[in-house]
Amino acid sequence: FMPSAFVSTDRIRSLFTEAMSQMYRAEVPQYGTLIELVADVNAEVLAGNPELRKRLERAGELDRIDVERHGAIRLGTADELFTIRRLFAVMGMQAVGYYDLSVAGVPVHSTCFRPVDQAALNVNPFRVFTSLLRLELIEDQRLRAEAERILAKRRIYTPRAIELIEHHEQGGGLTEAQAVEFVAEALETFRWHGEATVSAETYKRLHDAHRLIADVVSFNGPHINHLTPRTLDIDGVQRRMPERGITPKAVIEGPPRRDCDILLRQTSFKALEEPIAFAGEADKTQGTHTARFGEIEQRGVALTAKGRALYDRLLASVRSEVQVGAAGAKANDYDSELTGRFKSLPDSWDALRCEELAFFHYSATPAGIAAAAEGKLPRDTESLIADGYLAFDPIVYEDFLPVSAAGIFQSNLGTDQQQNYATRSNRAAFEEALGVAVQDELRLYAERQSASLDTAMKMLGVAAL
Ligand code: OOG
Ligand code: NI
Repeated sequence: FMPSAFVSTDRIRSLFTEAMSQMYRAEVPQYGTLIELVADVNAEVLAGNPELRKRLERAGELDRIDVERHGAIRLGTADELFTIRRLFAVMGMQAVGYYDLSVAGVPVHSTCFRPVDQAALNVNPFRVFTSLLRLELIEDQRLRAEAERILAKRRIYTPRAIELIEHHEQGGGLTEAQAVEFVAEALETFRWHGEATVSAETYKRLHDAHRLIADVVSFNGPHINHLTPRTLDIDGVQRRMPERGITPKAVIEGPPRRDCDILLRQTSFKALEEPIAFAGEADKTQGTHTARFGEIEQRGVALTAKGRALYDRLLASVRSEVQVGAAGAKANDYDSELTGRFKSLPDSWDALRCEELAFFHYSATPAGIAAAAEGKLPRDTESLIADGYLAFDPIVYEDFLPVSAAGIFQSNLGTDQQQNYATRSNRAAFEEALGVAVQDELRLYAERQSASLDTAMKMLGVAAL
């Protein structure tokens, strides 16, 4: 037993991200086309904006631009969720945040598995939006019981993957050879299955209850349903998708385009109709299933509770004013209404910071350190900033947005299926299945901000206030 022989969880996550990307490109060729478009647009943006290029280079982000930032899966049982937590832990990913999507007519609740500390996020921020089906929302008792029986029979993890997870838990890590084996085994869970485990007739009944229920219950695993690279110009990619034969969803989810990006903007292409074979019949009947798509994202600064409340209020006011139709009607009205209403959310880093709307990383500047040595520094943060001794940079939002996620779900399930479940969210049940409480994302950002301020103030020799 030699701890030093263990590879880092960051390395395992990077191996996994790369393997997943290759698998998904092979499975969904249109996703490969999207990746090419994103790479072209990113290159154009960088060529036209040397300043941005330098900033990304300084941050060590330039060669990782086109690497995937997130993916998503939908699980069927509490046990599956419990084990996925242990699987993601091998890759240094923890459950952050609780998202209730039942309010938007999607019968799931979700969390985000992601790296938590700054160093790990810098190496590879890959995260997985992980949903658990809420079978209690199926009204038909018999159908619910049948879905439960079907799900209880499947095993979505390979025996070897489980062994390696236990190995990691007991020994504290994996060697390089074990890591490579683990990634190959883990990948099996996320693979597409062209063969349904149910008959065409059962599939139809599940599908009629909700398309998402058919997607989760009918297969032998929670196929990865999309991957999402980062773009430097989401409006550009959205506009140009049709040039490459890709149909984008009607509107970009999240905040409008601004000088100072906030939170998360995302858009996707419509899910593909793919051939599947049903089980049960003598000669396997053929059908199609619609689940898999591609998405892009652009991230901005994390908002404080106060900033987030303002964001939620503005977004709700836009959505109650303009409802985008199933075929994209009123998409332009929506975009201009969004831009207009968001004018009341300040669009400068300084205002966002002064009004405590967003989180920032503080650092001592070289001038500040030089002045500190001569002992002539002001004592309060605002003066230190005004004099150029203390710098602040936006902390990137690493999580998801429930309204946006619902929009992505709905676009890929067909907007005809808007139904609202008369139910309360059930965070306690989710956490019980998960086996731990999810972490509070606002607390994580607040801790990073205050730790950075403490360090900067120490360097300047000024006690943090
Ligand atoms: C997940 C949809 C949510 C996002 O980026 O908000 C999502 C799903 O369709 O399973 O991925
Ligand atoms: Ni997504």
